[in-house]
Amino acid sequence: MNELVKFTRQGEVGVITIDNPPVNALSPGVPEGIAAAIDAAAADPDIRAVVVIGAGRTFIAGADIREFGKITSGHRPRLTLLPQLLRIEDCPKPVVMAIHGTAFGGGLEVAMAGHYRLAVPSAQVGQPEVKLGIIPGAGGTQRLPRLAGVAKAVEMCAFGEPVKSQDALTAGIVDRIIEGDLLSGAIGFAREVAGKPAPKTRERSEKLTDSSGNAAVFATAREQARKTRRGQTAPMAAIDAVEAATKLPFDQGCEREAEIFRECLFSTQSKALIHAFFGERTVAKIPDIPKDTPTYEIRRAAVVGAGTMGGGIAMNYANAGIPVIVKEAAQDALDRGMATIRKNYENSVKKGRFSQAVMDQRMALIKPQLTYDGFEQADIIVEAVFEGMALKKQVFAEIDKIAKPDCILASNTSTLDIDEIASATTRPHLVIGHHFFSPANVMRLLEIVRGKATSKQVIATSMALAKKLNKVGVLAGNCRGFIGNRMIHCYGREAQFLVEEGAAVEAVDGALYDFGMAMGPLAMGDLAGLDVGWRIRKEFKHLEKPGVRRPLVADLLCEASRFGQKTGKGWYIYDADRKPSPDPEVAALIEKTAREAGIERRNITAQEIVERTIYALVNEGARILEEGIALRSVDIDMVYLNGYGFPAWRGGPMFYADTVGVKNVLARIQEFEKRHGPDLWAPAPLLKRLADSAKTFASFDQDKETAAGA
Ligand code: T1G
Repeated sequence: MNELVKFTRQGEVGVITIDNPPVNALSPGVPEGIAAAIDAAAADPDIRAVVVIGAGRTFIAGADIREFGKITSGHRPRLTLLPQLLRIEDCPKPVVMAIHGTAFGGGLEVAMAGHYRLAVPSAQVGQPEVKLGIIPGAGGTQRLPRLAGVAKAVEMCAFGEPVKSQDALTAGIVDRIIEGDLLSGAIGFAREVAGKPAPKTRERSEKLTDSSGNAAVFATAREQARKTRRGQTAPMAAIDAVEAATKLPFDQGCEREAEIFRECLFSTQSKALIHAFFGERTVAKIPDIPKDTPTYEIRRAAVVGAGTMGGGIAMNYANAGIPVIVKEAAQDALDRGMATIRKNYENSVKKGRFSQAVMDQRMALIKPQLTYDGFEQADIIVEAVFEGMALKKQVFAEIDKIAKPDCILASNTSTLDIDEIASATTRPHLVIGHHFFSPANVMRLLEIVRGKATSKQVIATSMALAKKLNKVGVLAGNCRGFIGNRMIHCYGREAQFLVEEGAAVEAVDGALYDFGMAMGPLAMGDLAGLDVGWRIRKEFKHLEKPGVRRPLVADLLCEASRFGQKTGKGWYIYDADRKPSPDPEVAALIEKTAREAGIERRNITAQEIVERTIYALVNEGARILEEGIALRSVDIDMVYLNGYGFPAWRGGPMFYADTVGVKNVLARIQEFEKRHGPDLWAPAPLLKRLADSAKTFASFDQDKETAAGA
């Protein structure tokens, strides 16, 4: 035992308590401590049974993910949990695993090495390793099918979703649900089984049979993984590992699992997904905002505007159990907004995401109205009106007069100057940008835009609120387009240039879809509405630098009222089910426009399409980083993974640049600069400095953290 694992006695029952906050990860010392405690219990003649339980808020939540980088960089030997788990399973006295919180990954694997598993009603079990680009590496793919059957094991290992304790009981993973105090219940259960033969999971093969049925299970799972985990390697690898359990004896099955685990652990995809896992948590840490900065309590909210964004924002508050007023200027707009909210909830109920009762509770928290009544009680008011500065300033002036003194005033603006908006109020220190991403009730990103006067308390409150709303909150400085939209402007510009230079619309979208983007840039424009960008271009026309090449076709499409899906025509033509098809009219318009503009047309490879668009993101991201608009490169990555459909298994644009090699990215950008001019492609100074010093964006973040810590 050690300070991480304690061994105590409750009469004839030995109790092993894992105490490694915050989530009882299997950090170095924990597996060893458990094994030593098991040995002690086995050797103690007064002990007739053992209970293993987690201190704090959860059972073991998995291996210590922070250790993986040390393994792949050779600073730590490979994961060696298997032998320790066998010592649990071979303990001559029954070992009862008592689960609360989340028994995930190695946590579930430890639990399955036990002879029995008990869980409180709120507990969850799972093998989420594929979300980190790996697979269970301590026998999970071999024991889980023995307890839960092949189909359940494949589903859990290949798709990584958690299973509630009642479902785990039904599946055979858990033996009993313990109401009331877990430890007492577990000790009582241990006394019941003391002295009886303890079932070893590895010897239970009754659920592994029916190889013909298994074949269908694996085929279906592989098909589903191809569809829903496009481009990812770990889900397929997990299916292979579970399949090995049905074909090989346990020990050989574990060897096969270990081989597959190792392949995955050393993959770029795994490094990218682990980057994403920690990145979601890193972005909540703001260097100049101490962790103990006081926050405002958000008990009541109000939203101005019930359009697509306002309605979605209101849903976020209702989903978090926060009552929210939604105000519109006219009854028909208000009714439309509420109808959309209702329809969204009805769809979720239909899909079984939650019950009708939950929907009714959430709807009851949303109060539609045409006046500002009740706004004076709100702790936060979110403005979500039309993207025009004049209207936003008018709304902020109005709510500033009504809101209580310490009410936060947040704008959902996607590009406009938050300081100018704040200037319309008497409380600039309480004004902040809360930029949600459409659909606001689905997309996890919340871009939190800091104004010059925004107080640290408001920022700290916003970061805490993001977590409460189940969003990934990323702090951005105040500039046109902040982080996400400033970069997407360059990405979209290059996509349109490529189309003018000879790439077919569907080829540009196809190349980026194959890269892993959820949707190609042109199809994305059709979805969002081409008129949105058109309006912004008109609003900022006075800022355009003369003589710099601009995309030509999107404006022509808008002038022809081809706004995208909502008008049935945009870059594509859409059928009644909004299924897109290339439109020969658009192809002809593009050719004509390019010819008239003297643009040379040529064959363009998918590789160039990806480089021109993704490196445009990287180059602008490097500028944003240098200007301090983004705190770290990982913040930019989290913006793109959670707001723009960038594939998490590529880590984000900046992480991707590191994997390609900053020097290689710079070389291609310098070629683009030669061909297309410095206005569009001058390399960002930071990018050049990193390339010249053989550094990476990751090292930039590390150096910044070290400097801040110094
Ligand atoms: N390793 C290291 N740190 C972890 C961790 C882990 N497994 N899980 C969480 N943390 C840190 C996290 O970074 C944060 O740190 C703090 O704990 C609180 O986390 C052998 C190989 C358990 C549901 O994938 O899903 O086992 O920011 O903010 O919202 O086959 O954490 O405070 O410094 O997320 O209450 C498999 C991952 C690993 C579980 C809790 N296990 N974790 O959520 O808190 S691979 C997982 C989670 C494995 C085996 C394989 C969640 C949670 P900081 P949090 P939360």
